Amino acid sequence: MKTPNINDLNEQFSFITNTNSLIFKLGKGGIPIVEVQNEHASACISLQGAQVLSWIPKNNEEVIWLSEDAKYSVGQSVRGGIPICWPWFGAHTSQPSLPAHGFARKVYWQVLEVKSLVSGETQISFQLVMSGLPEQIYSMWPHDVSVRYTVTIGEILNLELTTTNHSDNEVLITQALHTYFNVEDLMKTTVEGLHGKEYLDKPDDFKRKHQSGAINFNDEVDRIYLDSKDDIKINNTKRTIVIKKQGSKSTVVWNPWEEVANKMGDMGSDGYLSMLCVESANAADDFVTIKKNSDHTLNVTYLISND
Ligand code: TA6
Repeated sequence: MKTPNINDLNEQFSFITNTNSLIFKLGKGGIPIVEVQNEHASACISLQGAQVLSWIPKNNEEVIWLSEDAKYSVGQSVRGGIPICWPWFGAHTSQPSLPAHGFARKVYWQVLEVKSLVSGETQISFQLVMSGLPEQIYSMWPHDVSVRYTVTIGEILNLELTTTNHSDNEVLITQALHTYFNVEDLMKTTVEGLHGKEYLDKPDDFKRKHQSGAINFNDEVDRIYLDSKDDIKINNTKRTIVIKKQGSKSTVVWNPWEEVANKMGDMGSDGYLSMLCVESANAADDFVTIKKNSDHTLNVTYLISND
């Protein structure tokens, strides 16, 4: 795929003021990134996959985990950040040879619009149009569909993923914002908000199980919580990350633990102890049906509480 030209992007969208800036640069592996700074936060987003790589709210530490051994190459999702799994989550249900988690995280997204909001936040919108993708990608999922992804960077991070079906037939998707959170000490971290929910346990052959209480981490966890729309809290030693979502019926909680992490080869040394994925998703039974000429929005906000 053609690499977006950073000079053109800067000419069209970049700005620098005393408190706000937005600049496109060539990141690692020659992949364009956009760096944002405002009075509330700073962030970095890769144009490949529109993958948020960093979000640091003012007076806070980095919220997003990025592996020290992440590999940066065209067509490869980076280990960490916020990969967008779309138009399917996990393995493709009927064609297992297709890439896991779809292709949206592996291709360049087009920058549509940039805004400096009166609140002091910065908003940037990206788009993916199926018909504009290379034939080998379009043929994996040949539907007349487009996706818009708007990231609002402030004290709160807001992510909005809208899938629009322009065709005359309904389409089915599964999806996730596969966010890797930085946690100071995984073994002292708990996830609240999923008590009483059913989940599919991937390491145990996707058996259906029942969650009781908060989730603790002392082994591999790879679960799809079904019908879970409530707020989630990641309680860490120093802070709590609060996740609020709309248009998302499932929540995926993942930590590979030592053995799986070592096999992956890009998790960094003991990286699994400082990361946790809590993904706002529509996965497995919770697939989304988008009727002809209509759309679906997955909206997620993250905010930090230091209490
Ligand atoms: O969301 C959890 C999961 O599906 C895990 O099963 C694990 O494999 C992970 O995503 C990472 O997938 P990736 O394709 O990025 O290696």
